[in-house]
Amino acid sequence: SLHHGHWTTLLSYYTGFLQLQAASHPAHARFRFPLREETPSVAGIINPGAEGFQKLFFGQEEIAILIEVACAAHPTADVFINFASFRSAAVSSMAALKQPTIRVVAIIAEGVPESDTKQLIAYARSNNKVVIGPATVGGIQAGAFKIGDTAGTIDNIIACKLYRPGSVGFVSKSGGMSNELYNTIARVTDGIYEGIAIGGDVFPGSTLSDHVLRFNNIPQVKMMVVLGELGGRDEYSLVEALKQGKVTKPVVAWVSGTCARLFKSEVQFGHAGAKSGGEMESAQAKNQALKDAGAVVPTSYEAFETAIKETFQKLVEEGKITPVKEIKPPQIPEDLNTAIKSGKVRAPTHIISTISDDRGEEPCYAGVPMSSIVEQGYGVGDVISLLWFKRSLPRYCTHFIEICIMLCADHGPCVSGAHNTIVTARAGKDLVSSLVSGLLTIGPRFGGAIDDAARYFKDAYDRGLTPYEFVESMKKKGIRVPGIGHRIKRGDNRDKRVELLQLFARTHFPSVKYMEYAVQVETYTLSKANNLVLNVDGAIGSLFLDLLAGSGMFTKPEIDEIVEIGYLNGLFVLARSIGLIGHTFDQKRLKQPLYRHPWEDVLYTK
Ligand code: Q5B
Repeated sequence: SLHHGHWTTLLSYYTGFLQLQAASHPAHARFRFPLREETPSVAGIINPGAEGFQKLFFGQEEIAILIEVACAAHPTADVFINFASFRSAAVSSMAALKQPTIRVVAIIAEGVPESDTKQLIAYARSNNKVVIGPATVGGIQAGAFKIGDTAGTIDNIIACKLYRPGSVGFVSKSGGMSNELYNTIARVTDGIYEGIAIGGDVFPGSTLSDHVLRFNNIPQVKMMVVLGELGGRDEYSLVEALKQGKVTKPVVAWVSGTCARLFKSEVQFGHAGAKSGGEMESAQAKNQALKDAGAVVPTSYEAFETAIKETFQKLVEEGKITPVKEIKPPQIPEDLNTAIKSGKVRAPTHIISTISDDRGEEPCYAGVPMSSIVEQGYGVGDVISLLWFKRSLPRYCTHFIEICIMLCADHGPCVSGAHNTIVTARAGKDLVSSLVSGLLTIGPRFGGAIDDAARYFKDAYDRGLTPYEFVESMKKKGIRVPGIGHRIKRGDNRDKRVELLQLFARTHFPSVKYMEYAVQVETYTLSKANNLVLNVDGAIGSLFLDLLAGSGMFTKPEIDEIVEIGYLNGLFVLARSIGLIGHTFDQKRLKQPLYRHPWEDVLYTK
């Protein structure tokens, strides 16, 4: 029989239902804390298929092994709490029952086939073992041990005085109602000694009378509270036990479901076993039978509390109960997330984000929900305008962004970035490594001159420098004009991309003053050398200044900030990623071998 003491448990989570771990086994570990225990009561977790450790507030070892092995490793563990799903609970429960060290198996799953349950019960009875459940929320020995999610949160356990034993033995079919009764009993008595929810299945592993008879033999239990429910005949075995005088302590009982008579047809309540059958199975008949057998049965559920209170007080007056002395439970540290949710504490955030939010029903980019982005036909330029500039820009602006992306997506295999990507891919590296090796070449000389071009052109134009003054002042400082110059493009072989961008801007932008200034600079640099053309970086840098200044969507400080922070190289990085990924796939597709640069192409010199 179950007795008060230090129970040691093995928890089993068979196949897949891992969320139960998070929901359940911290509960076991946490329950020990208010009892001032130094070790958790959970000996191990049997979790086939899962490896590693689980973080808990009361650390314990996780073992992913067979039940036999776990039992052999923990011979003092005598209770097996089975969190397996209804599909696998029967097999693992039988395996546990067959272990000589296991005396109690609690099955949490609801929906275990009745034929399987009957076999488990038969085996348990013939081997003097106990099955609690299936479909049980568990049970609790106040101040000692807790099965499953019984009694809810640690706050509730404290509120219901379950951190120390009282004088009442309680048994219920319903788990939800057992939590309710823990509260009620705590209010009107000195508390629970032990509470069990036997589960709402038609064939529970242990019955109401099993537990009442057990309580009757526990000296610390002075009275019993029983909560049955309509359906089945379990309560009648208690009636028999009362009639036969096997129960010598007061029993306060109520069978819920009296409302079933108000329905015209048969009613099935939440539990498999809770359905109105014949008259004998009605709540009224069972309440009457219990009353006739000598139990204290109130006239309604509302009067249940008073009946419990009066029975307890009578026992106190008769000197049969000396109410237990209250002890102060230790302060339980509240989970931070719970405390924040309830508004009790506030904590500084470690990250601020202003561009997107995925907490609601659908993710939003700068406040625009995904569905609008799709339904309103947003393009990638619109998404960039939301995520980079935190606003919806006019269509000509987002179209311009898209043209930049398309025109800069690739410029052949010979440019620095593509070359690096190709060499990396041929060295057998993966996509991300190949892509990143190409991206890492983007910088002041290759593709990463857009921001500097915008900075210098803006500064020179805003200060009213002539192209001559600007270029010569840069020369004096020893700085190459960003956005000017190209390895293969010339005055007589202009970059088509630059021409296309300029054409688009001249057609759609309200003003192209920065671009015109860049063209004047180019006219001057071309007079110095034929390769000093306005390149694609210079074209995008100057035109983006026109977009920012001419769209009316940005304040002057915002424009200064965008130029200062340097958003615009991002356009090249984003665009060129498309081409670099393509080059990676191309090399893999062509099964190109490791690249080695030819000796003939290297000048070896002293
Ligand atoms: N000189 C781009 O140089 C390059 C001058 C200059 C004044 C200048 C050079 C440069 C600024 C950075 C820039 C973006 C390194 C380029 C891109 C994407 C790409 C790439 C692709 C794609 C080329 C010869 C003489 C020297 C220099 C003078 C050169 N640039 N003077 N301002 N900007 N530009 N980068 O041809 O008197 O002989 O000493 O740094 O805007 O990256 O397609 O490949 O899509 O992938 O190697 O388009 O212009 O010229 O270094 O031999 O110089 O010109 O001072 O004068 P080069 P160098 P001197 S677009």
